[in-house]
Amino acid sequence: MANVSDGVHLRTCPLCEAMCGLEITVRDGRVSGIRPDAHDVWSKGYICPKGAVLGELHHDPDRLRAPMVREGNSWRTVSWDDALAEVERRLHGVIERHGREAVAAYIGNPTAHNFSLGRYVGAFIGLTGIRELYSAGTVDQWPKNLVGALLYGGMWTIPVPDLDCTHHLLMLGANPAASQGSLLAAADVLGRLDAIRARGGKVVLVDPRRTGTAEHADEWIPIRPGTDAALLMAMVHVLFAEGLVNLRDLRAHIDGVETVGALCREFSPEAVAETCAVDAPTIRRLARELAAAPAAAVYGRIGTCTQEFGTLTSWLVEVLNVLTGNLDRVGGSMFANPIAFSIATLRPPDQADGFQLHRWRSRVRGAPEVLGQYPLSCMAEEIATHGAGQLKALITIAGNPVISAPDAGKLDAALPLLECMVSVDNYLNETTRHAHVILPGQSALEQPHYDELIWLWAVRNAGKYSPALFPSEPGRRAEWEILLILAALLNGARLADIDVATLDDFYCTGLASVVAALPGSRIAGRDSGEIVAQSQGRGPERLLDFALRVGPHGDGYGTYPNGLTLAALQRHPHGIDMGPLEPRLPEVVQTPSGKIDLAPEPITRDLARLRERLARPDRGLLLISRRHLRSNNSWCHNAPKLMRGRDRCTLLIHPEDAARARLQDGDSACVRSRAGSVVVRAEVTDEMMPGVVSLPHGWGHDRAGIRLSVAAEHPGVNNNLLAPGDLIDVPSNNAVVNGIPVEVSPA
Ligand SMILES: Nc1nc2c(c(=O)[nH]1)N[C@H]1C(S)=C(S)[C@@H](COP(=O)(O)OP(=O)(O)OC[C@H]3O[C@@H](n4cnc5c(=O)[nH]c(N)nc54)[C@H](O)[C@@H]3O)O[C@H]1N2
Ligand SMILES: Nc1nc2c(c(=O)[nH]1)N[C@H]1C(S)=C(S)[C@@H](COP(=O)(O)OP(=O)(O)OC[C@H]3O[C@@H](n4cnc5c(=O)[nH]c(N)nc54)[C@H](O)[C@@H]3O)O[C@H]1N2
Ligand code: SF4
Ligand SMILES: [Mo]
Repeated sequence: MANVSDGVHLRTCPLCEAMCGLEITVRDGRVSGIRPDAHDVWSKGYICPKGAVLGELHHDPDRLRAPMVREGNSWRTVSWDDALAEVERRLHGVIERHGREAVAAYIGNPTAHNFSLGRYVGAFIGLTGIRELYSAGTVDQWPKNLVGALLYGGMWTIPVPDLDCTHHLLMLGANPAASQGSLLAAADVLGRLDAIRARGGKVVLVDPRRTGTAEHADEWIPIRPGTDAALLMAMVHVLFAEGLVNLRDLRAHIDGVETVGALCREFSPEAVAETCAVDAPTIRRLARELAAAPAAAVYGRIGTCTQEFGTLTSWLVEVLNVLTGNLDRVGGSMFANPIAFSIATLRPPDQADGFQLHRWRSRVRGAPEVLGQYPLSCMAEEIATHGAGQLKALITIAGNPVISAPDAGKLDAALPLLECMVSVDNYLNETTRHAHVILPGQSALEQPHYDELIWLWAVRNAGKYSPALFPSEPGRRAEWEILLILAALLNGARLADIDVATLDDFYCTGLASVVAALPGSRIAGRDSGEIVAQSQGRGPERLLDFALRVGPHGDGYGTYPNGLTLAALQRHPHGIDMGPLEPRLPEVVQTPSGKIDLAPEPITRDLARLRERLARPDRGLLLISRRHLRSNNSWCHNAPKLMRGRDRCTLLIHPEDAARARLQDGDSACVRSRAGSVVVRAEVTDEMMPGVVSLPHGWGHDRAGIRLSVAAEHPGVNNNLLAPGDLIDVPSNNAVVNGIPVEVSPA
């Protein structure tokens, strides 16, 4: 295959939401260099160190290229036919012995960044109707999904701060200096923060840690972990108390403003100051500055979601944007209008009349489902607890829950109990080492790329398509095919009878008929068979062609002759840009009333818990998580270039706390919670607020049996060994991995 693709190739980096355009040089069939694409309409020459290692990841000798089957502790590389036959044997065995309810799936983060998986994970869920569904979502943004569902009527209806036009940004629990933005797609977020300040605006950061992002803010406000909801509620209190509520054009679109006004009365700045460790005058000033800004946006991310009050905080971010008239306003918090339609904007078929919560409960702890999922921490106990309904089979799709799930030690111990574990994954790692069969996907450079979800929260309405750069080995299955096969097997089909093309046509036609039935659709009333027959390619390419053609600039399959198609987009290798965000209400609101429900009861009833929190005294240390620019959750530590430099997996601790714990910089520290303990090097720094310590997330490559030769040399520790599985944000089921009580002592 050498030389097939020699030359310079343009490509979008799939590793994070910044979606940077890259120029990849291939020589003798290998990546010889990666540079930013200065002409990319979206990223304009921005890149981070991770984008430059896509070649290392592609050529990584540890990356799996062929399916593997485990026998005891040894792995055998097998053909696709043999691997799928083994999946059929084990999966059907479990279904025969224990029923389909004994099968669960876990969906991990790269699914959202992968061309095939992103488009077909919905097919997998929809075609199987699988009830035992777990995902990285409940360790991440489930509060945002719940707030979107209840306020706006869509799980993925999540507004984004209009970075390029705002004059005031209040940012909580986000560190784009490391993450590059999350539920906020923009290349060079830090440059955009600098631009806000350069045009006379203000950036305020609320975070227990003085992060790299703080260097690009006017003001850093340290806050006690898990108390943002109290701070924001007190700001709402000030807006009402001082007559600063100004709904502007939103009034006609909102229900529940008076309810919020009544609910905030008890949460005065004085009532919350001690708990938040932010003084009352500062809280008043924050509220006044927000209200006074010509255009402002409040934005909260993972530190505000994966904490004790993830839902209340995420809700209050929206409430503040609404009450200051900044929702759906240029320079405020706006809804993107992606050029390609996303199925994520469709209301799930089982939630047609407004979102219903708590429709079923988990077997062991009785956790109610929220948006179709239990807390991820339930998975271990559902596998390990004997009795009817016990989980016996698990399919993991691009996920590493042994690192990313709370109570990680419990999950690591439970997975060997499964009678069938199948992992769709590119590595033999901490999780997949427990699988019976691993089905590897293609590398990022072996498949086309176009982000589906991410453009839903992009700061501009743009888009770009990357064709596959390297051909796959002959006979390789694409991940979308794997998902369709797994779905059919789960539905009881025999392998010999599965016809992927037919399943794909069925899925695509079904989607076309749903879109044809949407009011205002560009293909309203058209025949779905005719639409699918006119679409380009198959699999994810065909779905992308469809999404572009029914999107806001699409050709509507002939109705708008100069409109967008995949072929038209391909003529713009640096992408196309349809401009900045524009106000979109009321078209984005899908609640039964057609109005934004600002005070949904499933959220506001959680204020009782916040009230109790204010009465709870604070003592001891709290642990929070962090990210690093050169890590990507748990799975890029095998790229040598990203691992250069000093050890990143350290415990950050304030000098006063270090002195109290008798620790000096560089000492080995023992960090203990009620879930477990780890030993890690202490890094004494005043970038932490006193009382708070930080460990990075995504480490712990010290497990036996993994095949990650570079990562295993820098194992670090798994901070989820410390996260108790019963700590959850009650309304959303989201895990609490920030604000964990810990004790620190010399090791
Ligand atoms: N304590 C703590 N825990 C956390 C967090 C935290 O901040 N602190 N963050 C949480 C968040 S936000 C998230 S998103 C989760 C992440 O949780 P996960 O999604 O479970 O973990 P990742 O580390 O992203 O694992 C990705 C897996 O996908 C595989 N993979 C990578 N690319 C591909 C591909 O293209 N195809 C396939 N098939 N597989 C692929 C990798 O080998 C790896 O096994 O962790 C959560 N857990
Ligand atoms: N380089 C890199 N980029 C990534 C990832 C990665 O692992 N590495 N992961 C990707 C993923 S899956 C996600 S979800 C995003 C996440 O993107 P971000 O949300 O920007 O995540 P972090 O960089 O972890 O920043 C979270 C911040 O929250 C703070 N924090 C912790 N607890 C609290 C609290 O109680 N209140 C407040 N106000 N702040 C708190 C932490 O100190 C930290 O600075 O990043 C994505 N991008
Ligand atoms: S910021 Fe880095 S990881 Fe993210 S898309 Fe750009 S190059 Fe890739
Ligand atoms: Mo995430």
